Amino acid sequence: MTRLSDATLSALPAGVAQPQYDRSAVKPGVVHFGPGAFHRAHQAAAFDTLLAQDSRWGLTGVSLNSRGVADALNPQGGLYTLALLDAEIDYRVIGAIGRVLTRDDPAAILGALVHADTRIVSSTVTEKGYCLGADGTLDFANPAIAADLEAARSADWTPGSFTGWLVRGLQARRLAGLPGVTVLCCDNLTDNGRKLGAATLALAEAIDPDTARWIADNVAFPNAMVDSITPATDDALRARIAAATGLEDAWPIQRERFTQWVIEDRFAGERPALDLAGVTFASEVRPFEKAKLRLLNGAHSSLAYIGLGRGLETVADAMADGELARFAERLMREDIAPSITPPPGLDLDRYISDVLARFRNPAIRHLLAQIAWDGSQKLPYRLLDTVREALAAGRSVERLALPIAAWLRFLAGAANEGRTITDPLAAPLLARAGDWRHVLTMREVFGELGSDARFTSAVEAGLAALEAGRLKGVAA
Ligand code: CS2
Repeated sequence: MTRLSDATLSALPAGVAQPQYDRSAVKPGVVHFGPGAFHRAHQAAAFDTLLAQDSRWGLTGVSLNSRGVADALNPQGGLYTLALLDAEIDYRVIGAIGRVLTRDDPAAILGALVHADTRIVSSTVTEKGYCLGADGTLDFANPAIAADLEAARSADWTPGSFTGWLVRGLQARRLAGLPGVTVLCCDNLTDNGRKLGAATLALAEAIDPDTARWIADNVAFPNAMVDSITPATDDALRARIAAATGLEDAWPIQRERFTQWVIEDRFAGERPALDLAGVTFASEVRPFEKAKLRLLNGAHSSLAYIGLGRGLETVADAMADGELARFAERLMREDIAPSITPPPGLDLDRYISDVLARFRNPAIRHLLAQIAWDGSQKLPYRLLDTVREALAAGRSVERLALPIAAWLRFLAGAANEGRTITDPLAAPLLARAGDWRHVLTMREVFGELGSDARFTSAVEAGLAALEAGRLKGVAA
């Protein structure tokens, strides 16, 4: 089968959408770290729409951890196919990414960062990629950060971490007399832009205080809320794409049709007209972030750990389990929603109903095992902050503790069977998993909550309920 590329775009059937602009005229305006499935399904699709109006916002991808995306996309000139999964499936070839760089070519990464056309540096490096501690500040003990500090003793250093690359690139821009950039974090962290900004300044301060001052004056770190359910690529998708396009695509992507991106209107220099692509610019993004992270992602992680414990495989399967679906709905409406002050215009009841409907989307096979990755990094933002606020307000945490109990059982099950899990803290978690109380003492995950008796007794009750095959707190 012929491979997807600029030369073969003309062979695409009429029903498959393709770039509505001259790709050879595109200039890269954005350097994006972490061009994985979520970035390609979400932000790159928005830039692809924008490029039809303004050719100065092409994307250069940077993969720091693996060559997979570069090897798949570069021979295709950066092109790939996106399937929008709904009652009807739409196919669209995205052309926003010009090339993908890897750590094997640090000079090219630096060259992209220090290019006059680059005005945005964005990231989807997942929660763990920011090397933050439990308090949300840069963890200087993280091996990647420690290695960068060591490397930065030489002027011509090559960073390993994303934050290291930001400092290195911004330092080089300052020395080259170039303007600052907007650093746009697109990961599911509360207050993501502010946290990344503080982490970058802290690292710069330790490496080169002049650059730290320059960053404070010239670089913006807007907060952003990102949302679109993006199941990992599977063989079914590859087969579907080959049939629909007639071309071979080494790494197609799928997502639900729904997509939302709210960006704080705080740019250093020019703001791309992403509103043309449905993006919202807002003066305050935190209420959107909080609603999305706690309701959607909080419920997702709950369905994942409880559902896996019940032998279920996908989010849709979990929603087809009446007891579990009712539990998730009550958790959202009665336990999570009270911690959220919705932004103007957002009706929380309706938002919850919409999220539940998205989880039920029968066209999507979203594996619970995928959502279960990196629990130690996700749960603090998704559920533990809500637990803290509920305790402070004197509300019950009985239901909120149940998904945490399910995670502890998930860890114990893996440890028992000698399986490993995908989590940067896999080793300490699995070493403690035989005794759940021992896991709760990990301050880097639970902070002070691990020694709060109201929380630990709710977790204990949750473990007993799960053991007995019940979901506590579900109306009969
Ligand atoms: C999911 C998210 O994998 C996960 O942990 O909860 O990727 C979720 O699908 C997205 O945040 C939706 O916007």
